[in-house]
Amino acid sequence: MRLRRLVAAVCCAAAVPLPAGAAHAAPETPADLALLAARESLLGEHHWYRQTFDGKPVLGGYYARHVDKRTREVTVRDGRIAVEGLASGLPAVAAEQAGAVVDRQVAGERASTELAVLPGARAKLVYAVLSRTDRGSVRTIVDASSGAVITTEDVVKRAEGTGSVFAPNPVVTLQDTTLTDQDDADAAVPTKAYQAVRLSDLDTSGTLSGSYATVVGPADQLAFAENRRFDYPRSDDRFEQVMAYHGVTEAQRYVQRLGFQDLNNEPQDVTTTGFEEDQSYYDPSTDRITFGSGGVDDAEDADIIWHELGHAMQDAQVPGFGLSVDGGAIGEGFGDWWAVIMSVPLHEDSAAAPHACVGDWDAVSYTEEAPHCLRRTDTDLTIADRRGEAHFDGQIWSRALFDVYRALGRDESARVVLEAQFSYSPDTTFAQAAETTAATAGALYGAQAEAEVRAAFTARGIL
Ligand SMILES: [Ca+2]
Ligand SMILES: [Ca+2]
Ligand SMILES: [Ca+2]
Ligand SMILES: [Zn+2]
Repeated sequence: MRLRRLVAAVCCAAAVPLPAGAAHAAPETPADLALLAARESLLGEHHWYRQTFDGKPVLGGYYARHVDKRTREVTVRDGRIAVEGLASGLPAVAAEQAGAVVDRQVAGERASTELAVLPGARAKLVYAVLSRTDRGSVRTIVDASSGAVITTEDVVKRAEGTGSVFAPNPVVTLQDTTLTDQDDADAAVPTKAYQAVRLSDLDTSGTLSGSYATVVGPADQLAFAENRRFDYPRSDDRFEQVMAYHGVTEAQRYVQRLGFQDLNNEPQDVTTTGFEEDQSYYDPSTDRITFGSGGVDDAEDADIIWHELGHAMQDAQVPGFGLSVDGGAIGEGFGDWWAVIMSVPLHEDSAAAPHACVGDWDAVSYTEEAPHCLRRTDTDLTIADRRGEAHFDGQIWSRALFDVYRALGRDESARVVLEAQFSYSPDTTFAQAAETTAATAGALYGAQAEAEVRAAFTARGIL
C-alpha cells in the first residue's frame, strides 16, 4: 500500500515566522489532531500530535510543532496521511471478537484494543491490539469489518550493528590453502580476509543478542559495544562471538526469505567460550550450540557454524530427530550440505576452495592435503560403503543432497529439503527420508523435479 502524506513531511518543512507581537498567540493547529506530548528542550518547545479521523487515531500519521525559544519561529512537521474511501465509521466486528482473533495467533496477554483508522487510498477501520509476550510487545492490526488480521509487528526495537567476520573463512576468501592457525595469531591471516558486515536484528542491549541468535557465556567474556560496532581481530575471543551471531542470523534470514516463518525462528543460543576441544556440538536438551577452540577456533569457520546450526534446525523441525543410525547420518549429512548451501553465494567454485569442501579453514589443523576439508559433499560413497558412523555415512546423504542442489539450484533445493524435513520421523531410514524428499520436490516443483531428486538418491543406492 502506498501512503500519500498530506503535506510533504520531514524533508521540506518550512519555518513559518510569526508576525511581530503574535509570539504568544495560541498556536494554530488543524482540527484533526490530538495533543500527544508537549516537551521543552534547551532551544525550543515541542508539541506532538497524533492525527485523528472522525475522532479515531490514524495509524502512522503525525504532526509536530516546534517553536524556537529565542526567535519564536515556528516549524511544522506535517506527517498526516490522506484518509480516503473509508467505508464506514462503525465496526462490524466487536472489540472483544477482534481480541479473541489475536489471542489465537499471538502467544501472550492482551494489553489494549483500540479502534483506529488505517490510512491510504482505501482507508480501513481497524483494531490495533497490543499483546505482551515473552519476546516483548506485539501489535496486531485487525480489520474491523471482517475480523481478519492485517499485520502483526514487534513493538520491541531492533537495532543494527556492524562487525568484522570471515565470510565464510579465510581459505575460501583468499583462495589460499597454505594458511595455518599459528595458535590464533593475528599475523597468520592477512587483514584482507576480514569482511565488514551488517549485524542485523540485534536488540538494543549492546551485546550480541537478537531475534535469531543469542551469544551466551560468562558475562565478563561477552562482547559488549554500546555503539554496536563489533570489530575484533581473530586473536580476540570476541571475534568468534561475532562470527557465530552473524552466521546464525544470516542463515535464519535466508530461511525466512525462502518462505519458512517457523523453522527455528527464535534466538538460538550459541557459545564460543569454555570448550577447548577441537569439536563443536548441538545439545538438544539445552537447545544450545557450543563451539570448541581446539586447532583453528571452530567458530572462525562459518562452515562449522552452519553445520551445527543444521542440527538445531532439524531438532526444531522434528523433536528428537536422529534416533536411528540413518537418522544420525542424515543429521550430519544435512549439516554439511547446509554449510555448502550457505557458502555457495560467497565464493567461486575453485580447485583451492571447492563448494563441496566443508570446513576449509578449520580443517587446516588436522588434514595434510589441500584442499583441506573436514568432509566433502561430492564423494562417490553409496549405501554399500556404510560404516555405521554418522559423520562418515552422512557423506552418502550429503552427496545426494549436493546432486539435488546441482539439479534444482540453491533456493529450490533448499526449499525442497527444508520442507521435506518437517515430515521426517525421528527414527527415519535413508529410504523413507528420500521418498519424502522426492515427493516434496514433486509437490513444490512438479514431476521433472521429483524425477531429478529420485535420481540423486538412486545413484547413492538409497532408493
Ligand atoms: Ca580466534
Ligand atoms: Ca577447530
Ligand atoms: Ca566450504
Ligand atoms: Zn554434526
